[in-house]
Amino acid sequence: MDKKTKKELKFPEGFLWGAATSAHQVEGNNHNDWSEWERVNAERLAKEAGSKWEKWQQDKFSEMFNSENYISGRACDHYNRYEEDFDIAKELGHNAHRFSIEWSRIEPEEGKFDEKKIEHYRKILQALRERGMEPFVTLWHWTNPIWLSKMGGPENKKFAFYFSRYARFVVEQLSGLVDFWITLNEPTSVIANSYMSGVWLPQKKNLLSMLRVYKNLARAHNYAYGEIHKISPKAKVGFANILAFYEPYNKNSALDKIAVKIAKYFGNEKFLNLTKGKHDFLTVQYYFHNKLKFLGRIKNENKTVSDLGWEIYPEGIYHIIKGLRKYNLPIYITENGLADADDSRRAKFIKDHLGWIYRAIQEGADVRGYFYWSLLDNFEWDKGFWPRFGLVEIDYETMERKIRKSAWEYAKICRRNEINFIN
Ligand code: IFM
Repeated sequence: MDKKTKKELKFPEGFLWGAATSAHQVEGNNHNDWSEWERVNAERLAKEAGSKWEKWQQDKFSEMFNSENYISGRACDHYNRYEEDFDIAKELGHNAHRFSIEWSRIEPEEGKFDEKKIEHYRKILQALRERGMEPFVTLWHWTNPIWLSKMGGPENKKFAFYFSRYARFVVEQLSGLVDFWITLNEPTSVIANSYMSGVWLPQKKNLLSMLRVYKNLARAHNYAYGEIHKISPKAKVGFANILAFYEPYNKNSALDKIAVKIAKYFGNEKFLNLTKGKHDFLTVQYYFHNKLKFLGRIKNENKTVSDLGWEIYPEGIYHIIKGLRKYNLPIYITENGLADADDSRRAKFIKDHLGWIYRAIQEGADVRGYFYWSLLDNFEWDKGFWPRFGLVEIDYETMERKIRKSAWEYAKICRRNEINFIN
């Protein structure tokens, strides 16, 4: 029999371990610009599934042909079941949790703030604190109140004003319970999907709109950063940044290298530059490794992929973290995860990514926490419910929660604050 060697990689003391969710994807019964868009587009999305996904995906996830898949509806009913869900997270050894507040609940009409709804989020925060979990609170995870979307959402010049006014109200009410605020989730995902490729609402493909939204979202972050600090000087404020690891397809091609420079600038750096000096910490949300050929075509090897066909490339997170060292700020991995319905790749995925994160820490990176995406299976935007990202499986008929095997593997890491590799 082979002699096996065991390698233990210990993480820094006080490291935060948890998982993330977002309001629209788990709460259920939201009424916002996304829920409206779902209503209008569900049939179309179901019809298009046949041309969008590979045969193996269509065979495995026939739900994609059903229009109901594209309606968030009651989602995971987390709005009512958050205590049960936090009990699970606690049992899994999590000492931190990231979630978002739904703007459309707090400010359903322009300038009218709903104190009762704030009360709900206060209870959520108390529930986390009682279970010993540090909350990371996101203020905007893509959804807008209807009144704001009628005015153009983030394309409206006054978006930053409206957002910072809402942020001020929330922070005034909840600051005693929160140390970490995340203003915006992945601004560049919205810019790319809503205003460049035009697949998400408001389905525009318009360079001017894109640039306008860049500017308005950056301004929104900057204003809110100031407002939060006025109320809560010691709070830590950042935004959640999706960062892809770009490489030239051909390392000797000058054109491929230019493609990488452009993608890196617009995808990873521009928003950080526009919000310079207004981060107390940096974040990494890592999902994509993109080998680029000139004119932006992606040519990955795709040796292993998730159910969504996204390449699994753990090493990329190491390069991304190393690239952030110049900013000299603490880093939190606020999302990293995969759609894996049969749970055959998740445990390895987590371990492998953590292995690379550990290496970056050994080389001096100040990474202080890791949030797996996601605690629960949830509503994956224009793809609906079929992609299963959760540590916890949801039966959408009964709302029963089932902890996946990989969640227990991750729990061992969280509890021991270390990864064990057996070679
Ligand atoms: O589900 C999303 C989340 O809302 C933002 N980050 C990426 C996840 C997976 O696509």
